[in-house]
Amino acid sequence: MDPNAEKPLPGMSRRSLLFGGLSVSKLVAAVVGVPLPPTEAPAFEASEPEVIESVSDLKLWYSQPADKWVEALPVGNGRQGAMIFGGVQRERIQLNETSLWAGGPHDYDNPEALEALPEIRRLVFEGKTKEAAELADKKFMSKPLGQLQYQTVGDLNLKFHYLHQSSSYRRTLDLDSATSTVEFESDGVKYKRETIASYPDQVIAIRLSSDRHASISFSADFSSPQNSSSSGQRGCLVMEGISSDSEGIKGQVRFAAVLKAIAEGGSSSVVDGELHVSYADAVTLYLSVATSVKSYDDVSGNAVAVAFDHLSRVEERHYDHVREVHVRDHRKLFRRVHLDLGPSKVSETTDERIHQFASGEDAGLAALYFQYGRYLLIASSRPGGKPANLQGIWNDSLTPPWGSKYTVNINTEMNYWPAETCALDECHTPLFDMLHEVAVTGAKTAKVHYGAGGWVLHHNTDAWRGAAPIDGASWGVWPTGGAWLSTHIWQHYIFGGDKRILERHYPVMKGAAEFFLETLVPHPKTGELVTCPSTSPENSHHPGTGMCAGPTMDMQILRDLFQDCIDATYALNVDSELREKLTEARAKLAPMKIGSMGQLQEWFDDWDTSAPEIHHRHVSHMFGVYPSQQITKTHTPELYEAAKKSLEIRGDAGTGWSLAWKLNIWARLLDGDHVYKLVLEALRPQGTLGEGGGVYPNLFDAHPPFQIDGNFGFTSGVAEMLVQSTLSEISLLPALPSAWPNGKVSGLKARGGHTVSLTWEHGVVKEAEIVMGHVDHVTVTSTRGLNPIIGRPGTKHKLTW
Ligand code: FUC
Repeated sequence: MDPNAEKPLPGMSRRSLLFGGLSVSKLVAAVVGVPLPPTEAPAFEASEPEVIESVSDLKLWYSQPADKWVEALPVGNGRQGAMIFGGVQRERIQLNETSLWAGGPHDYDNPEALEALPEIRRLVFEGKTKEAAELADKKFMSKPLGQLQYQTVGDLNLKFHYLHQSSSYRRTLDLDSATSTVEFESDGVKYKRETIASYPDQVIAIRLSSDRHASISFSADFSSPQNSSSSGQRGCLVMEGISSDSEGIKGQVRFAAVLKAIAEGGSSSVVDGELHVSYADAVTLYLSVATSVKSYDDVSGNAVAVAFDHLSRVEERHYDHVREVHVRDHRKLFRRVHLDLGPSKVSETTDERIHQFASGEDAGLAALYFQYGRYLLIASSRPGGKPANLQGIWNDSLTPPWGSKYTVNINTEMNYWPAETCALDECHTPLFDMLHEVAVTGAKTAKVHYGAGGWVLHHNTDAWRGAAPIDGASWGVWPTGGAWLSTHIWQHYIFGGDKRILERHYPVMKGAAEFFLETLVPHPKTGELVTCPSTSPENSHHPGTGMCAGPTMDMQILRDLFQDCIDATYALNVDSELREKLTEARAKLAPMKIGSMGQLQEWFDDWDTSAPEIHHRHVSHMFGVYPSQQITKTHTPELYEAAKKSLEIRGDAGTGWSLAWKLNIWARLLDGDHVYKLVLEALRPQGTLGEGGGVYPNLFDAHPPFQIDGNFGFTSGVAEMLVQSTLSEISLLPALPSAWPNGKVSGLKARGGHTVSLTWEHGVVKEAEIVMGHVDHVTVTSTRGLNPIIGRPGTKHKLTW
């Protein structure tokens, strides 16, 4: 008998398997790449709709310059980021580069940890969780206790002393062309400044123009809170600096920002750390920022040379060409998905639209906010670069909130939730690259802290790929961060179907799982396997204590990770012994349980009633509903009801990312109107009602403060409202709210690689088009019934009702 035949693949209900009409083994074969018969069909490519939202539907715009940072508009090319304030007399462009972090390469492991581990475990199992945490705080934590910060480069300042702001001012961010524009009139002359951050050319370009000859004069300088200085080099203005010392670790990242002015007419010069342009007709500024970081363990590069190298590739080219290449590159990704949710108040400024959103007359703002998440992912996470951190790549501080690091007990994962469903799979790549690095540092942490093989990552990492537990035992001693992140590898595979990519990343998944094969321990009460010590992220089960064994979330994550690895061993035809071990261990993992309130227990014991923060922002045990699919209405109806109960007890209020997580969960709980309540919460002006959530004027999500996970979580949530999928089923409009009765979406992705487009009217689907992906059969479900479809990659199926 097929060893898999008794249990569905993760995310597949028995019902969906039956409707697919296939045995599990056949389905696995399809997914894991057993070749399909030869095909005449063209290679599978995402359909790229030519007609997109009218351009005005894809713009953020304002009638005033930005006063605060959260009013400025972001551009980015994955590596360099800029926040444009749009001042008339003084333009401030705040700059970032993803590898500019405090300190330098560092080994955070604590050699005392391993010796303390058995005693910590003993105390946890004896119920002395406070004492266990005290011991962990003394012996088990990272050295130093904190990780290091992502830091700003500084500002580029453009000064135009002769200009006055006029009433015709307009500042825009066009998501469709990834261009920020500032336009105004001064003394009868119309001025325009355009800024782009080009991924293909790796520079930021600023174009200044006007409708009158010789009317552009300004001076430019760099300023920075970093230890830095400016000089003229090779006709450019160059700022050089070094990152800060932090946590006792010396700042070692050298950085350089190089500014070149190409003036058309007039003149330009660099004198005493300032660039001057006089009486030009138009000017292109090319700005190239780089650091000395070669990798997480090597900062010996030459930042100035790298910055000049990038600049050399554009400086002979006209801005129009650089812009054209940039726009083409951006649109290739951005235009894959189109969303129309109904009326759009495009004539109002974006800040005004946020204030009016609750009126329900501007569904278009939700569509804009959805697309903004896609824009921000393209701008902050591109192949070859670093993953998006807590603020993506945008940060104006040396000491940003939570260090603007990678918090991996929800935040980093959430950043990547829209990557697959919203057709930006390439943007997922930097996360996998980071996992390869942290699998190296984390292998050492596994040895030093646990005496185990494989690799481990606790609840945070930084540029130096720290993997040991940080901050304090109650938050930090959570060993499942790397395991959660590793589940993204399998998701990437089931969406994309590329076996070579799976092969490349498989060692990371495998290492993550191996760590747990060696460190899971039988719970003394039941013999079931549990993590210990651990915590249900950041929540306390009794006042002042959160350390525990086998929290529900850990067990859910490991159930997925082990299954993913088992499926990967089939897909790649490797490691049959490991597969057996994983299968055996998976069956022994402590199961999910329903507690005395009818809730899904957050902990191994029924402690939810004694937990002091019943409304805690983390909803960790809901992992089983979203992003996992272990709990579904059809497959696990009792757990589904219990999860619903837990979420009701938790309530709707929360920080930005917490709202966004609940939005995704309620979508999976198939309650569109409940999701809409969270949409309203997410899109209210920050600072009104309650403490958490909302958006800033520039549509950055508010924890508060700004944290980008909420932006990405919202985008993912809207996709989940419209389309949900398993490998055998695509569900259309599973959680459509009554507030959005009519609309259309195209280009969303389903597991199996299918591209899904649909139109709905009066709350029901009217037409759908499925372009088949790498799996050759799927059942499309909606309130209209079930439609099984079969076809080779690229085959289009149109369904109309
Ligand atoms: C976790 C969360 C906080 C915040 C931080 C970056 O610690 O509990 O709310 O998001 O990460």
